[in-house]
Amino acid sequence: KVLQLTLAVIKPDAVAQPLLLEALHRKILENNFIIVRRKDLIWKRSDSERFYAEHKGRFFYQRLVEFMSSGPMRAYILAKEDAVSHWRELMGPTKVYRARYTSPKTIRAQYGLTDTRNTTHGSDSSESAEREIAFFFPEFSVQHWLEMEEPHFRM
Ligand code: DAT
Ligand code: MG
Repeated sequence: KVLQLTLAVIKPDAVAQPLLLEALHRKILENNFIIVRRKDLIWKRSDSERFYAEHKGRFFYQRLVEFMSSGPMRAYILAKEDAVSHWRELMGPTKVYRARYTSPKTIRAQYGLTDTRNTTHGSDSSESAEREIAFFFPEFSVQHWLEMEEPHFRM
């Protein structure tokens, strides 16, 4: 089995609720993701703007960058077979009300506050996972992980 990496982030609205933070951490473990790295951090507004540059000009951009730099976040590098799509499935759709309607058991449906304050982030492809992991964990080398750590998790 080939392990895939993804970036998962618990956003400031969820980190602000200690029991929710705990529940989301448990959900990661219960779904058999390997926690490769984990980091608590706070973004400056400029970090937020850089990370979401693709959304510049959209009506929600200001509130998005404001929100993402409003308080602590927790970022994880997760590994699993099909980690990218599995984490996205657990999160549910971007928009909270759509999530509640179409997939009520997902994280965003259950805990999201609004379309912007939607509890979690997950990479949407292995290419964006690579870019986003480098953004959050600049000291992390995928190559080094593949050589030195990944073999220990082979079944
Ligand atoms: P996702 O986080 O599901 O990958 P995205 O990449 O399209 O969604 O957008 C990034 C974030 O921007 C999203 O998590 C919340 C915010 N956002 C996206 N679309 C929005 C909308 N229509 N209204 C408010 N916020 C939105
Ligand atoms: Mg996205």
